[in-house]
Amino acid sequence: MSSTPRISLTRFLIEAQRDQGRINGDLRLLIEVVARACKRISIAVGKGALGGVLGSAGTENVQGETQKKLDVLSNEILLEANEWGGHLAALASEEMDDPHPIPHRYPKGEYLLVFDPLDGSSNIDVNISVGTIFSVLRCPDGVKEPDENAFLQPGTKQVAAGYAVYGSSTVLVLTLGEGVHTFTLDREQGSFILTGSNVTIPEDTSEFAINMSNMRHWEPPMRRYIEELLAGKTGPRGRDFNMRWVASMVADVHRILTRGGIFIYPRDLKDPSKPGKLRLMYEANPMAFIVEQAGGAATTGLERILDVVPEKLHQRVPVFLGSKNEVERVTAYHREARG
Ligand code: P6P
Repeated sequence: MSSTPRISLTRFLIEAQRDQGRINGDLRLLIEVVARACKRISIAVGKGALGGVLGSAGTENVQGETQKKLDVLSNEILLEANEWGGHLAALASEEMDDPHPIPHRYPKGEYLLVFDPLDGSSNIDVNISVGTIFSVLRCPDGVKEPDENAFLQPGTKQVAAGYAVYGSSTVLVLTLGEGVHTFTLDREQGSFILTGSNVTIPEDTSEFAINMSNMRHWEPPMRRYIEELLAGKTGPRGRDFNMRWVASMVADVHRILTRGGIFIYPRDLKDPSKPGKLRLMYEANPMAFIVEQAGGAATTGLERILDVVPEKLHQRVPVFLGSKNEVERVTAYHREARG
């Protein structure tokens, strides 16, 4: 029998509410309900071809991307889990054009939940890790029927953020604004168990994550930074680097949270109208909050991601996040190039 007590997510949240007063009952319920939804999603993802939910749903989301059946199912699981509890004023999702109001038959609460129900879903059919990303904001005072504008708050306004990564194990990563904590799903007991407290990202790294196939479309400071990494010992960095790219943000970020690294999805000239591929509200902001809380850094290449004032619910931003010293270096290259 292990000497260290097994602390469940429920106990962690009750103690955060009771001891430090860091959260209230509604936020505790919100996190527990989202975690329970992630357990249901983990079960559906884990069934794979046996669950009859692989492949395309035959529909497109607001991004113009083909929705996988599991994208739609995961979104429905999160909506259904969160509608009745009285903790939310509204929800918003990558999979829905507009915010989802709380049905009038249920009470409303003070929080807004915005999420990517199943990030990396292009990897589902090939059995590579995917995940759920979520961000929690407060509904602005006096707003009774929150619309898109209620969500357009900078990332610094987040009260909580997290993700679940559905990999060899299912891990829930959570920040309430005072450090980053990880919980591993005990499938037999059906509980998330605390397996990492105040997780930190090493300030230096030798591992970078980027989709190299876009290299010819990058702006000069991006090319400079990556060419220096590729030059390794023979170049200005004087040491060799390694590369990883899962094409599932949650999996790449989880690796960086676990052992360091830098994750980059830059603006590229493939489609100059797009400032980047990743979405601010439910990918960049929650991940930036988590990474900063773990001692890392997260920028758009020019400014702190958490300071970006959103203009649209589904807007995209360039993303540079992970080990602090690498993010600061590549950001300095971009600022220098901007003049
Ligand atoms: P690419 C998944 O579709 C996603 O939004 C992120 O999870 C991931 O990091 C990125 O896109 C992968 O993009 O261009 O390499 O397929």
